[in-house]
Formats: sequence, C-alpha cells, structure tokens
Amino acid sequence: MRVAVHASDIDGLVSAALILLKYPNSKIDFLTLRDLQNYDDVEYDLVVDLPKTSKAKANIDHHISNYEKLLKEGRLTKNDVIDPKAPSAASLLIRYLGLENNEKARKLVEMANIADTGGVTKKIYKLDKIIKCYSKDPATLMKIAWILAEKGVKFDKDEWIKKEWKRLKPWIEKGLKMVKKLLKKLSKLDSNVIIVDIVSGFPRVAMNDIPWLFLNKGWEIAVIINRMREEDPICPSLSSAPNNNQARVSIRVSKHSRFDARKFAEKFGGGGHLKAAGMRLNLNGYEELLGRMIMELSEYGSVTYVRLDLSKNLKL
Ligand SMILES: [Mn+2]
Repeated sequence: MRVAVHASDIDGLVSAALILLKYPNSKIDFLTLRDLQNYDDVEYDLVVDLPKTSKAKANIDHHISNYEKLLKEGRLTKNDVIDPKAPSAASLLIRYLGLENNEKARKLVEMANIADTGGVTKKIYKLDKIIKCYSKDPATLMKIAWILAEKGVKFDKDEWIKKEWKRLKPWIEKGLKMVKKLLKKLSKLDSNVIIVDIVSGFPRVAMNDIPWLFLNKGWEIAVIINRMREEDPICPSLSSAPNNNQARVSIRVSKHSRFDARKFAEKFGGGGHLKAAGMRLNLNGYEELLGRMIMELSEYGSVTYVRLDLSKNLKL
C-alpha cells in the first residue's frame, strides 16, 4: 500500500495508524496541502484527509472544498469516499478498511472526531503538540503513527511520548505565560482586533495557543504573524528554511463575530475557513502588506498591534 495522509494533525495521524493496523507494510507519506503538487505523479492506493491527487486510486476525505472541486471536474469515482458531513477522515477510513469491530481503532477514531471538530481533552492537547513539533519530520511522524496503532488511545503511556511531553511542557508553559502577561497589559484597552507580530523568541510549539487565549478573553479577531528566523530551541524541524523569505499569518475569529477569515485571507493570497484561515506574506514589502492588513481590519473595529521581539524582552 502506498498512502498519503494529512501531516500535522490528529486526524491524519490516526488515519495513518488505521492503515498500519490493516496493512503494516504500507509506505505512508505525511503531506501538507503545499506538498501535494510535488506528489501529484505518485500512484497512491489511498489519499486520506487531503485533496485527491491525479493518480490516486481512492480518496478518503471530508473537506467540502475537495468534494465540490471533484464534482465540478468530474473526478469523483465510486472508489472515493468523500463525505463533507463526516467529523473526521478517520471516521470514513475505519469503515473503508473494515476495522469497525476493532476496539482500538474505534477509540482512536472517536478521538480524531473530537479533535477535528475543535474539541480538546488533555490527551488530545498533548498528542497535538507532539505531532506539531514533528510535523516536518516524516520518520518521527511514522513513529507516532506506530505508537497509536500499537497502544491506541493509551498512547500517553508510551515511554517515548512521556519523555517528549516532559520535554515540551515547560516550553509550552513558558509561551503561555508570555501571552498571559501580554493579555494583562492589554486588558484595559477598548479594542476587539489583535495583531501579534512575532519577530523572535517565542517557542513555536505554543504558537497555536495564542489566538485562543485572546478569543477566550473576549477579543473578536486574532491575527498571529510568525516571522521568526532563528532556529527553534525545542522543535528544530519547525525552524524556517534559511532561504524562506515569508511570514506565516494565521487568523482566528470568535464564534459571535461576522468577520469572514477566509475572505480576508484570500485578499492576501491565502485561504481557509470562516473562523480560521491563513496566508503567507513575502517579507520583501512586508511593511506595506502589514499596513494594508491593519487598514482592512480597522473596518471591523479597533485594531491593536503588538510586535513581540522576545530576544529583547517583551516590548509593546
Ligand atoms: Mn480531517
């Protein structure tokens, strides 16, 4: 079996584990949306939680964008299982592989369903952080998939997982502490849109916690910009390549907001969903792009901009 699964999230890794339970000798590629174009020529038996590639024999997915595109292009076949209402790709894959009666598989899928619909438990949080830390390291992702296949939802009893969590935890806590300190400083502002522009010194493994901390404190729109260049101290594979001249921007929007994150991201060449979207900005001409972003956002409220250069301490 030659398979591609979505890298860097629980649904993708649980899907990989299900495949290993059924076909232990599979060759699995962990891909991001950006990797796909380079793998379009591979004759995959299965492409899971990702858009269908040209030579894929079957596609298992639950993204509506992929579904609509395949319908439009007439590329949906009876071998594909694509259900935009499914809570996870793993929930479709377990049936496809005939593993519904496997208790370990079922429990893993339950976890993927919660994770992919925005739910969090302690276990999900832990696993998500470890996956994120190694999201660009296929050999370690394979190791994690094997741990899930062997231990199921008891993966947290695994010695390597325990060791990794012990290693990551203090850095995550350090990151959370920095953000909480910032939130406190900003608490008296009457502002609903926050832009956090991270220049250096923030642990990348804690990055996706930042928007939630803001939204939970009542902010409506959180825009997090990562333009750190230095090597990451704990998850070195996440450091940006030396020739990479882009900043990564992620936008998260509160439940009650009418702001459309996807439309906003599309204006800057990005994409995503209503409540969560992202884009990449070229660092040449960054100031101008940032200015345009602030202009656009100020139509929705009062924008607070914070530049975090933590190599020189918290600076506002
Ligand atoms: Mn998914």
